Amino acid sequence: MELIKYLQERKKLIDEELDRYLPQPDEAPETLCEAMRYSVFAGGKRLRPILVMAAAEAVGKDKELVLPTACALEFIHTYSLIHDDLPAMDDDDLRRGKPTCHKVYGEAMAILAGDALLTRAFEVISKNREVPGVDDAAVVRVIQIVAHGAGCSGMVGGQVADLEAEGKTADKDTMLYIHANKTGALFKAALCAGAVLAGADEEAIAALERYGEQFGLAFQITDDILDVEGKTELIGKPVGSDTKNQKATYPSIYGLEKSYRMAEESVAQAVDALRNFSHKAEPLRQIARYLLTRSY
Ligand code: GRG
Repeated sequence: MELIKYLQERKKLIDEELDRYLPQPDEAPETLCEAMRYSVFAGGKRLRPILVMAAAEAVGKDKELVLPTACALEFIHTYSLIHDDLPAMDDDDLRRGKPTCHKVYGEAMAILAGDALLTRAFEVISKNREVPGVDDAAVVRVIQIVAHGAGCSGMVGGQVADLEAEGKTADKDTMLYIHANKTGALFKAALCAGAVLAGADEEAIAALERYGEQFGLAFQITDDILDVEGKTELIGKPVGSDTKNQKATYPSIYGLEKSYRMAEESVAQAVDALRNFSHKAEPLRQIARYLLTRSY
């Protein structure tokens, strides 16, 4: 399997589906539709939807079974980026290499575009019940999984802890909590959602959850490393913005070399979580390893 080609093909498929699930101009105020579309299509690797599909495939089902939920995860991720960039939070001008949503549409519209993407996500997950072969009970469970991962005990909780830690010397436990929730919770939800919709047994769901946890950790560590060593034109935001915002990062606590070794360890654990899976989990194994070499 050639990973780069796989990722490009999956991104193309997801982009087509995102286009379908975004509101059309006759459905909602035009500027709101535009702002939502602007941020969704400003770039992005589509990792979370790709993981939803790869989880379903790892347990032997077709990726088409989970497409609405895969798109929903990208809507939630995009909302979080829009809100994270606002002046009240990180106050960033650039995201995915383009002016941030509030820079183009103003703060009020950016807040509302984020709100609309978050709520649209749950509307789209509920559409997953229309896909033949998907069980209503699985969709209800997925709504709970995704709400938990995105909400106060997940991504929003992690973001709050992150804001509260700014300017202070965060201890290791605080940093672990921040990253497990701010970044990791949505990855974990993506993996579990894909597995649940695909009708996986509880053992497989738990294994994919462990993969998601370790994947999220490795993703965050490599994200922190890229903030130090990356290139602005590749990462789509200024290098050094974590230092500027006095964020608790892995390199700031452990140094670059140890951070890299910790990322390797998390990737090894993510791959190990899949030991009972067949070759159908190969994309998940390769995507985890790719984190160690990514440049954006
Ligand atoms: C505002 C509720 C709320 C949460 C914000 C996502 C987030 C939480 C903050 C973004 C800050 C940040 C850079 C976190 C590091 C991890 C992360 C989410 C990076 C961006 O994800 P990628 O690399 O982005 O998957 P693309 O653009 O490829 O989709």
